[in-house]
Order: sequence, then C-alpha cells, then structure tokens
Amino acid sequence: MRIGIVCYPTFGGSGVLATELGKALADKGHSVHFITYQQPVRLNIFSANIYYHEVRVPTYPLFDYPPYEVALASTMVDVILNHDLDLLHVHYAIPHASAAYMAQQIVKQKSGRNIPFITTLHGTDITLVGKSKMYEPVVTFSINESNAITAVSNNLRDETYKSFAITKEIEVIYNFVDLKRFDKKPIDAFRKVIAPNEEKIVVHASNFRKVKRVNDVIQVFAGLRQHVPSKLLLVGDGPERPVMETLVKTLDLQDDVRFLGKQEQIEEIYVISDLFLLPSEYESFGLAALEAMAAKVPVISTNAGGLPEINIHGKTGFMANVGDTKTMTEQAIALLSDTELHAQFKTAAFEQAQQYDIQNIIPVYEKLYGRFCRMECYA
Ligand code: GMT
Repeated sequence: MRIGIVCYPTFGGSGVLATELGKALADKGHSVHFITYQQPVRLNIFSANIYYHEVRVPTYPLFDYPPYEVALASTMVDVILNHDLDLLHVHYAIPHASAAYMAQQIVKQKSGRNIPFITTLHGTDITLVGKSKMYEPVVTFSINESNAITAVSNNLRDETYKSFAITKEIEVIYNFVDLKRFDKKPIDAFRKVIAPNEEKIVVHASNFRKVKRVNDVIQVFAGLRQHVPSKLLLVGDGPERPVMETLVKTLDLQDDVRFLGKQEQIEEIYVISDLFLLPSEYESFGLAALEAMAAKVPVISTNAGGLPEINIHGKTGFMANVGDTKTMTEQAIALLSDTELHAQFKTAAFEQAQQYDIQNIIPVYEKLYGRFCRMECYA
C-alpha cells in the first residue's frame, strides 16, 4: 500500500508512535510518506520505502499566525496526487484530522477519488486541547468525518465518547513497542559514571509539561534517596524545566539529579535504570512507561487514564492516586530495597511489554488499512 502518515515530528508520544509505525510498515514493503513540518525525530534510518515531505508554511507580514493547517492540507493534496496514495493515517486530531478532511474534499473535486483517512487519537488532543470551545466543533466534525477512528487505549476511547458527540465506532488499537530496540546490554562504564557507588538509578522521561506533574518525580526521588542511595535521570525538556531545576536546588539534590535533555537513544538510558517514575495527572496510555518496561524497568505511576491498562499494580510496578507522592515514595523504597522483589517486577514488566510488541500490533493496522484501501491494493 501507499500510505501517507501525518504526525507531530517531535519527541511527543504520538509522533514517536506514528514514526515507528511508518518504519515498520516500510519494512514490510509498504511505501510510507511522512508529511510533517520537520523530519520526525525517530526517522533516523534510510529506507527505500520511506519518503519525507516537508510542509512549508510561507509567512507574510499580515499573518500573526501562519496558516499551518492550510499548508498541510495543500501538501497532503500534492502528495496524494503525485504519489497516488491509497490512504492517509493522521495521528493527533488537531489539526491533522481537519486538514485531512480538507485534502480529501479537494482530491475528490480534482480527480474524483475518495481518499480515505484514518484518525488516531492519542490523548491531549481529546482530554486537554480538543475540549476547548475554540477547537471542539472542528475536532468533533473531523473525527466524525474520518473513515476510521482509533484510540490508543480503552480509557481514551471512553473519554472521547464522553466529551464529544461521536457518531462512529472508535476502535482501540494499543500503542506498541519494538522489543528488539530495547534488548540492550547495559554499558557498565555508563552506569558507573551515573552511579559510581552502585546507587539505584531512577528515570523519568517526558516533555515536562504540567500534565506530567514533574515536581512529583522530584519529591518522590527526594523521599526515596533518604532511604536508598539513588540517582535521578530526567530525560526530555519542556516548560516545567525551570520549576524543576529550582525544586532540585531547594531540596539540595543537585549532586544526585541529572537533566539529560532530549535523547534519541533512550534505550541506552533505560537499560541502566532500575525504576521509571510517571506521576502524571493523565496519560491516555503512557508510551514512555511501556518503553521502559520493554527494557525490563518496573514502573511507579499514577492510576490515571489508561495507565492501569499498561502498568499492573503489584506486578509490573505500583500505582497511586494523582498527587499521592507519599505512597509513591513508599512504593519506590519497598521495590528498590528488596532485590528479589525487584527482579520479579523486572521480569513481569518485560512480559507485559511483550504483549505490546510491534509484531503483534502492525498486522492490526494493516488489516484496518485493508478495509479502506482500493481494491487493487489486494492484487
Ligand atoms: O504525553 C505527551 O505529552 C505527548 C502526547 C503526544 O500526543 O505526543 O502523548 C499522548 O500520546 C502518547 C502516544 O499515544 C501516549 O502514550 C500518552 O499517554 C499521551 N499523553 C497524554 O495523554 C497526556
């Protein structure tokens, strides 16, 4: 098939997922056309089946807000017609679903073809941003106009039905992880640099937005460190970083906390880590947690959103209510002070991640595409 993928090219979970999906589809022989404003960060391989089309947004002195959606829809039209795409798969509803609808209508008028588009909902497009009165009518309309709608967890599907007047079926296709990528041998020298006295290594990775409650990460770590010698690695960057840096200083944790910034080789970090913290206010799924589990790292998270669908309390990690840093600290101390328990959780985390292996999920997407693809795709 010839598939157009539209996503945010950044480190966010939806962009990561969309890029990994495209790479896996290309491996299976499909032609994959990424349409984004920047090369996706995880698009770090050469493949004869992968094409990248940059959306350029011309500026003009009149534009306080350059019209990205118009440029995106126009680029989609070009790519669909020039490369004879079979379908579009857009990740994150805003503004990708409405741009896809516009492209679909234009292509219909120009060539008579009805190009299908599939919208995958990822989380904040529904739970935070999409609900805003300033976006909701367009989001509802474009989701309903999608030929198929998928959500990355049961929780996100239910939240979407609660918040929007959706008239179609939303299919749940879970996020996935490429287990091979996370099957790494720890580099002893790296572990030694981070934890020279065999301290435990705790990690958090996100885009440091408010929804991640990154200060809770630091509070839990501060409590843990009083009982278990440990180091904290903070991967990513974002608006809350200055607040985090201040808290680290206030709690006098500078020697034990490292801000690593955005990292492409996240697997190298997880493989030396002992615990992943994700105290988010909400996660539709928690792809970062799944990736950690694929590297055999247990997870302490909140029980918000879709997290209970991924993190099994008392098995792959622990969960607590949002903001309950006291419980999360106790859980971290319990887990990291008991070698046998930690080993059991590591195994269980990996076994849980195996269920979400890319090999299991890609065929589900291919089957979905097959339902909408033109007949000649089956030839
Ligand atoms: O979580 C983020 O800040 C990024 C965001 C995105 O869309 O890029 O992530 C959402 O999609 C991920 C991939 O499906 C999910 O794993 C995350 O849980 C979800 N984030 C939220 O729901 C807050």
